[in-house]
Amino acid sequence: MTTQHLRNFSPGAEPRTPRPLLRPPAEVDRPGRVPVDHADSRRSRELRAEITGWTSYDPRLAADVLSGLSQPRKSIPSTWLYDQRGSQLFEAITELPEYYATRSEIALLRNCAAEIAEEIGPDATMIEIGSGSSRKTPLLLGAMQRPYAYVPVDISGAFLMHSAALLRGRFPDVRIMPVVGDFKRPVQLPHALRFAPARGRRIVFFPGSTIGNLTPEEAVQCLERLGDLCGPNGLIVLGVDQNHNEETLLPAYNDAAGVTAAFNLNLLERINRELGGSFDVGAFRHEARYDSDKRRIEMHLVSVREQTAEVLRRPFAFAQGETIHTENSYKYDREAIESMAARAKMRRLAGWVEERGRFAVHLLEPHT
Ligand code: AVJ
Repeated sequence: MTTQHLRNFSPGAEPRTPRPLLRPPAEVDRPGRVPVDHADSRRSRELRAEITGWTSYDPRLAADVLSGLSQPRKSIPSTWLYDQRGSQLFEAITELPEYYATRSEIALLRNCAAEIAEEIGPDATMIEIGSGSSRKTPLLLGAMQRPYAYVPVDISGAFLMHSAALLRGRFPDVRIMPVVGDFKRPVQLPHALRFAPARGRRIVFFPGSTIGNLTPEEAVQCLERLGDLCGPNGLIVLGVDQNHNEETLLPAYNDAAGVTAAFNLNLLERINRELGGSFDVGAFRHEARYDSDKRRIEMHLVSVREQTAEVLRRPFAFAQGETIHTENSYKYDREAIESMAARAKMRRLAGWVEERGRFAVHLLEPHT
């Protein structure tokens, strides 16, 4: 931990979690270390302020980072890649020549939006999971008949509010109700919708192959939760990358301009900023691998030399070549989606595939 760090600390624009919501795993909270969760002790408040420049930080981030770095194989959930800077870098990724997924999905949605809107029917409420910049939203919303409300859900609050404001200008008759949330946890709908009488159908739009960040087991649970969210008459519009070709997959996650590398390395910068970390970001490099058995891309941060980094004053040792696993991106084909849907008590109503066969949009309906 260098004092340089403390001086350079800048708060950034992310909304802070006002108080601890979750207890960290007990092993994280060892005596003599900086407590993660005891907001009440004056000494720990002072320590936190000294390390991070803040009297509080997101305890879920702290718990995930401390426990992830304590494993024999270090990993940090990919959720934490998306602070405001990370969300901006991801937007830049979607513009890269190598990253085909966003372009393919947009082209596909242009072609099938009218058919999907037909299936949805009038007065529907659309909930979008991982809405980010909401760039794909107008394709569906614009094709729908009298959409009643739009609920974008995203982990990056600042990003979400910005996109919502833009959409309000474009769709003045639609109630736009952003919710800050993580798709790995249950999503709470705004009160105005939760207890309102049902209008048209409730649609969950889950584009971008974000479901690919989950393991197959987690993906089933996630679909089940989304099924509950939209109810028995609901519909899920799921966008999935189904490309299994390494020659196009690997460059998509390791672009020539280094944007994906910057996106991955920003996680260490975030830990330095928000948890008083001492990572030497220049001593790590980005790596993307394809596991053809699991059919997933893995992103790692590789330690280029033996080194130690501190987070909340706890030291973590890295051997040369040791990695932090930061993201999985599973590529689910139609069969995988069908079996996943069946396990989540849903049925696949229809689907569309982009011309090169890389990207698909599926319509899933909860069983009644
Ligand atoms: C938005 C999570 C689906 O896995 O393709 C892009 C994230 N990571 N490049 C993906 C990502 C590296 C992206 N998802």
